[in-house]
Amino acid sequence: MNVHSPHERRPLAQSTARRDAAHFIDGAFTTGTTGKSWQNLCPVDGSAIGTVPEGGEAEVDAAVKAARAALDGPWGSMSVTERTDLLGAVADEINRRFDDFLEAECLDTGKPMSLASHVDIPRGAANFKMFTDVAKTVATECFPMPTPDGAGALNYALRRPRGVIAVISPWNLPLLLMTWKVGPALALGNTVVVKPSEETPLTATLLGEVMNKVGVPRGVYNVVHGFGPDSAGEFLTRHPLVNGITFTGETRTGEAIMKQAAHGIRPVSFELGGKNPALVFADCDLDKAIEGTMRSVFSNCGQVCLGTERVYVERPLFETFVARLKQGAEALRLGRPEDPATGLGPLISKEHQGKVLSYYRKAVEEGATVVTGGGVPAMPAELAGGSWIEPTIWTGLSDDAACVTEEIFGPCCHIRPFDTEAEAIRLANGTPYGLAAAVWTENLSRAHRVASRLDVGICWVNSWFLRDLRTAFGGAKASGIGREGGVHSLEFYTEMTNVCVKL
Ligand code: NAD
Ligand code: 6OD
Repeated sequence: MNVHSPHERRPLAQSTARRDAAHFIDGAFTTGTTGKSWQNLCPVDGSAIGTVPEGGEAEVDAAVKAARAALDGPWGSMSVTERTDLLGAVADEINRRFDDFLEAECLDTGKPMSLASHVDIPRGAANFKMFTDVAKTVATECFPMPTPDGAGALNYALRRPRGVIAVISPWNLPLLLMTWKVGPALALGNTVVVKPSEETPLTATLLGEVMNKVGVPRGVYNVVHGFGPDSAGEFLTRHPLVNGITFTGETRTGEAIMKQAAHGIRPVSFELGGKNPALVFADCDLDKAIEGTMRSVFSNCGQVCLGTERVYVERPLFETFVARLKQGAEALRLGRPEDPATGLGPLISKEHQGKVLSYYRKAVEEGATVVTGGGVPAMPAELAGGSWIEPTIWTGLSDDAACVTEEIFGPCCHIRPFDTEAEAIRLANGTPYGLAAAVWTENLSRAHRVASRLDVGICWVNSWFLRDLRTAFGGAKASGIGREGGVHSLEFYTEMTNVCVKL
């Protein structure tokens, strides 16, 4: 993770400071009309942060219509320069209110502030800045052609905004992943309705304040809170005035949304789950491979779609690697977000803790050797209500075990030895997923060869989560549809019209 913040941190506000969330529709905050709401719980200690209103069909309809009106009104008639200047101001305002975003994100997720202040919040701002640059330099093709009468014709392409974009985002990197879609959508002239994860409503709400502060016209950015099926998520993706759906989340949710999108033939862009491999060759720089694998397995408590859950190590290095990773895992300190010594926060919720623990039990039933972890850690009394989990390493599972093939989304991995490069590639490609891989080797030829044979959207060599936002980001196989990032985002966020002019 290579984004650095120039900001000093202030301590996380005690969770006694309640923060109620609200929908942000047509430039105004509202709790809507359903009368339904839920309590937002902090995963650090289970305390209530505040209330979140659940949007229904009326809130979704109002938000989508506001987005359409903005598109047909002030937003649609702005020049690229006016639009991108405003979005640059959004990025600046996120940076100015850095600590507000940081506090909100850490209350919602429980993640260490050291992580959120270096990754989540700076990327929230960078996602706006980057796509203003892309929008200002969009080029299109032009084909002059001969015609039988000799006069000729000129074909040129126009890129137009796709329209009203539904953004459905997850809880693991809430601001980062939401703005990764809102940034390009707005820069390229669309308007958005965001349905943030029900677990993490705060930063999407806060971004509404930023939009108003810098003067983004009302209706351009809207937020409706709620759940998925039979709630705001489903109502939004089924709404007939939505022109495209961009979604980050679980693969099986993607399947449900695809069915919802089929109504009206709306295009989708999907960033989905993963079961990502790391391939560690005996010729690697071991210290770097251990440091990188520690991050890829345990960062954000293992709740990163790009994270490693399967580690394949060339046999001569196997015992040493397992011992070193065990040592690293056992040195991780679990604690509160604001403690600079905290290396591991809690899982997002009690429900997710239950899911991860069920895999911890299943690994044992499937015959794993538990190298370290495997349960719930003893925490001080004031944190006992949190969703804490031990960092866990297994060996000895078969290649078709559930814990080797299914995404767990927790701080855990299985380590298995391999003997040949071909075997490592076969094992790495052996799941329905294809999001990311990490290859650790000092042999440059091997690095290129292996990278070209992995069925993944992103392959890191001797690194992990090193991001250049100009590059194509997305997953192969069951890990996604389409690519976003840099000019690749034009594919989903714009419609192309070919204009053929007979001269
Ligand atoms: P999730 O699929 O449970 O939920 C994501 C969002 O979809 C939430 O806002 C949820 O309310 C909404 N939703 C659920 N059902 C819906 C429906 N039927 N219609 C409309 N909206 C619906 O995912 P999560 O648990 O929030 O996030 C974790 C998952 O996300 C993991 O599988 C992880 O791998 C994946 N993820 C992928 C990437 C990537 O870039 N590929 C990035 C981050 C997370
Ligand atoms: O870095 C990004 O742009 C990105 N989409 C990261 C996804 C991380 C998944 O948890």
